[in-house]
Amino acid sequence: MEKKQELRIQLQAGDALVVVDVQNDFLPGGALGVSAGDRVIDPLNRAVLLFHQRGLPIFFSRDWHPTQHCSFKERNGPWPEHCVQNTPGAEFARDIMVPKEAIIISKGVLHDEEQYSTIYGRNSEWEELSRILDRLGIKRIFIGGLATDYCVLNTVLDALKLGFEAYVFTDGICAVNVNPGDEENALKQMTESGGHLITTDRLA
Ligand code: VGL
Ligand code: ZN
Repeated sequence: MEKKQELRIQLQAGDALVVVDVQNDFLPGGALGVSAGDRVIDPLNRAVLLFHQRGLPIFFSRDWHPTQHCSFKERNGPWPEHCVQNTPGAEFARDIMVPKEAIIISKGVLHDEEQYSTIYGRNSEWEELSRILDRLGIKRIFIGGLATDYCVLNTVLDALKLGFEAYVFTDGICAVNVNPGDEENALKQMTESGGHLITTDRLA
């Protein structure tokens, strides 16, 4: 047995936190509720606090769809209507801490384009996250949120493709599991692509 949990990860300049889609519609009771999705909130709040205390960049992504988005069933997409811009379901979960310095990244905002990856989401100035990360000299990205098998997975894979190191909080993610095994599969894809699975209690 590796004693992984005992190894502390020292946060440093060049680190950034990306909290993926912790929005009402992805929580239990939401339009696309991930069962037990609320378990990510406490661990992610701890991570947010640490990054905030160290003055490191924190990004909050949000699924931010127009009405009649191409991913909705009404347009033969796979999902029920969810995270429609400016509706309560699209708001960040009440209990997640969103510091005022955090940068909000919106994705899936175009009518005809699905976007699972936060990396190609955009800030309020329409600048892509990938460019913001480069501009800020980010090397390591720490990722948690919803859902493991969609937006978290795609964010991690794209970050790795672009040459970032990616650390995924296993206690800060939760899967939709449309098919049994999706979660396991997603974790496998992340590690096989070079991502690191860690728990938030290893952050120092
Ligand atoms: C997501 C399904 C549809 C996600 C977004 O954030 O993982 N999943 N839209
Ligand atoms: Zn969506």
